[in-house]
Amino acid sequence: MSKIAEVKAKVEAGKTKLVPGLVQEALDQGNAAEDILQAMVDSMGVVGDKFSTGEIFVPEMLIAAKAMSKGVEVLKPLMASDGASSLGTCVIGTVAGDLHDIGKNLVSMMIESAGFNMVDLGVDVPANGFVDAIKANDNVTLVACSGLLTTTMPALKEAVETIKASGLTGFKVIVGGAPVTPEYAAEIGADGYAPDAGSAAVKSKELVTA
Ligand code: B1M
Repeated sequence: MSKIAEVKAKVEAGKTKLVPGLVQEALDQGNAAEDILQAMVDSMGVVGDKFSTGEIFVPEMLIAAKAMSKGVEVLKPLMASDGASSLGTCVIGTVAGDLHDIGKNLVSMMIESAGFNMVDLGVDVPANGFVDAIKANDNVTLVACSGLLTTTMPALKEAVETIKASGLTGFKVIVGGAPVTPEYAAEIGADGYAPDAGSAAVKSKELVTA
């Protein structure tokens, strides 16, 4: 089994203690950080499918997510900022009622590498939490809202509407997450949408420099 395949298998199995070492070994063997990350993202797809079919339950899903997060920690220094934080501050969070943060953390990492200072509000962020953070931080040029459940799509809508109705200006709002479509993003009044972390970075830069 290749080292990357081993990383993928151990993330799926939730081997939190083993994954960071395996990720490091995969890097040491010359594998690209992006390929190792993709393998771990693929693991989450497998875990989600197993959850859907009743093969595993929430605790197993949670432990697999923890294993992935530990692996991402090893990769982060290799994928993070080029040091040029000239695009202002980005406030990011997962919307109310939603506890998924792996995707949001990857998006945060990539937006940071595009040149933003990040203010990460974490998960389960109420609509007003975004507004408070815009007020509390200097030079907020971007607000990024993540939603991973079909049941939290209304919370995403509420977040965008609350931010837009706050009267605050000088920033753009980008949304994303597995159930979100470009059509839904436009419908709820977001300025931008991206399907994944890499394109979120590209779109964020585009939004604030346009
Ligand atoms: Co949950 N979960 N989960 N879960 N979970 C999903 C999302 C699900 C698809 C699994 C399934 O049924 N197949 C399903 C949602 C179904 C739906 O809504 N249609 C689901 C469910 C049902 C639930 C619970 C309701 C289960 C329950 O309790 N019965 C529950 C809800 C809890 C809550 O949030 N209130 C729940 C709980 C959990 C855990 C806590 C156990 C854990 C999360 C731990 C954590 O995040 N720290 C968990 C996990 C791990 C998953 C899966 C397996 C993996 C999610 C993940 O990290 N994916 C997931 C199945 C799956 O994704 N296939 C599943 C990898 C990640 C890199 O992808 O998050 O999509 P993703 O992020 C991508 C893009 O979406 C995009 O870029 C990211 C990187 O490329 N993106 C953005 C994300 N945010 C963006 C923002 C942007 C732009 C792009 O701009 C701002």
